[in-house]
Amino acid sequence: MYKRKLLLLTLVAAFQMSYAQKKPNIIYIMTDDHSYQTISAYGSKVSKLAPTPNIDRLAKEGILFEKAFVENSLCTPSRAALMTGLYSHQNGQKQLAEGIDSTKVFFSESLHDVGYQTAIVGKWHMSTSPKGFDYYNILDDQGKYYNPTFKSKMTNDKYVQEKGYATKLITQHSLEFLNSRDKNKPFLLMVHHKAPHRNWMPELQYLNLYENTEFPVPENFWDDYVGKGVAAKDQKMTISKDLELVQDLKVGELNAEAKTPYDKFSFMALSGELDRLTPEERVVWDKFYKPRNEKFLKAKLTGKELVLWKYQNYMRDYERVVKSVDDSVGEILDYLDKNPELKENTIVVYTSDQGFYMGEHNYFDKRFMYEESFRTPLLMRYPKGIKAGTQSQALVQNIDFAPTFISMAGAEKSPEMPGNTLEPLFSGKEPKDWRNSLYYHYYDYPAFHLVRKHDGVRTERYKLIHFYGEGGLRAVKTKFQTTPGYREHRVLELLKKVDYIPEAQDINYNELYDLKKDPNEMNNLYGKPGYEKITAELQTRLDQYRQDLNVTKDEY
Ligand code: SGN
Ligand code: CA
Repeated sequence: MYKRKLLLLTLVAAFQMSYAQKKPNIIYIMTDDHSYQTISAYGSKVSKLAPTPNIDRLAKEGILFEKAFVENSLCTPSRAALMTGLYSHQNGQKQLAEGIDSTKVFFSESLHDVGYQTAIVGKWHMSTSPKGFDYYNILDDQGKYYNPTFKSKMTNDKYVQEKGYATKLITQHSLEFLNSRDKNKPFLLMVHHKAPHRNWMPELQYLNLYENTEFPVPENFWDDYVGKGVAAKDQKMTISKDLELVQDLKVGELNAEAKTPYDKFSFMALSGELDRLTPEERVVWDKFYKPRNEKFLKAKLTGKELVLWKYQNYMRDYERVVKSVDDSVGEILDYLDKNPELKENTIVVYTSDQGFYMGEHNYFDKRFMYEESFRTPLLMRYPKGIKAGTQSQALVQNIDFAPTFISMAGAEKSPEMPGNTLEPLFSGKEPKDWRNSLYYHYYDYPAFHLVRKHDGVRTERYKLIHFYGEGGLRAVKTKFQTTPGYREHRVLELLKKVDYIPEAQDINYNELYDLKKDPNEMNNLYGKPGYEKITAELQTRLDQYRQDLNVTKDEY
């Protein structure tokens, strides 16, 4: 009798264990500022010249989302939306330095509660410590490319410098977690890269890569912003004027000429980064950049030629940095592929915290609701649940990640979360009741790159953007008064660096684009005859979002 009971108990335990085992493992890989235009699976002309074969494996063996977007195209807001499944105004992280409401549940906590072993490696970049993680090994703030500092329980929660290149170290720590994990539990591993964030410092082995490649210039590279409002014109993120020869393009030889506060800042920024290299690394670095810079300085380029030199060299460094990311994805996939059972039951997600401009509208950076930064790459492989080579055209957004992982893990989703699990899209078919529009809201003005506040709505075909808010000095004052924890000296310091316009106007205007006829968003149709009906429809939708989501009036 006793023996039988023991056998039964053992069987029950074994069943429970195998059931627990069946919960999918999740590897979520997120880069910082990686544009879909530079992933070859998305098929752009640029990406064909600098292919990403390993990221492409995810599309070949899984699903590629053509229409994935963020709700606020900036680092910490995007990360806060990821962790909470909430829009910025709901989770508190509306701006880069404005802290998240840490009382909100992070999806890592929900997964932990249902038995997941949880880990995060790399860039965290939020004011709260990682919540809901058994293991963390994170970079300091934005993180550094060379010999960065990490903190973990092993370093007693203090940042300690490591030797090596950030992308490689993050991969190595991720694999360490995979090797030492508790094999009786399902796991969540978040691999958060620093790359390819500004100032795009390549790994030494790739310095020479693409040196003879001429990247095609985007069709709307020479945008003169005619027909667009002041926001598109008055930002500080053009390749022509704002991409720095010193900090961004590594022409350190120009340091001596640093005259304006911004020049000086650019000089400090580059030398700060280069001082991190070991003398041996510095030799290899200089061996590449010095002759290139000498040639550039000798050529004394001006006008369009200079702008095109900047574009080509921006693209080259960015693509080199992406190459290391692609290697990292390959290593993680290879690790899984060695163990068919693990491969089968693990969903691997690749995305970025937002998209990025690769010269479209002459921009670099992000923030705007114009397509290239609003949209973000999203690819997934999950042999058990996704057929190889699937594509989805459904409108998805970063508020969908938390509901997806919570649902896959069998955890409880908070009713406050506005997003949906992406599982019904894994078949490649779009359910009839799937959303047919998206809400977007950018808040961080005045700040770096001086992009004005705006919110808007995007449907399959159209986009309505509403630019609003105080300008210049008034906006600075309001920012201090209304942003808890915002440090005044930080904003002022920052504004001195950029060519800030204290008398910038208050604004309140709209732009409308037909993405089917005008995918490059060059033709603002707002107020043009013939578009009254679609404008009214989009306006109604936008108002509905604001009302349903409780976006307060001072926020638009
Ligand atoms: C830094 C960069 C900006 C960038 C922000 C936000 N300047 O301030 O170009 O927009 O980060 O980036 S730098 O001179 O420090 O490189 S984000 O990825 O955190 O949103
Ligand atoms: Ca980012």
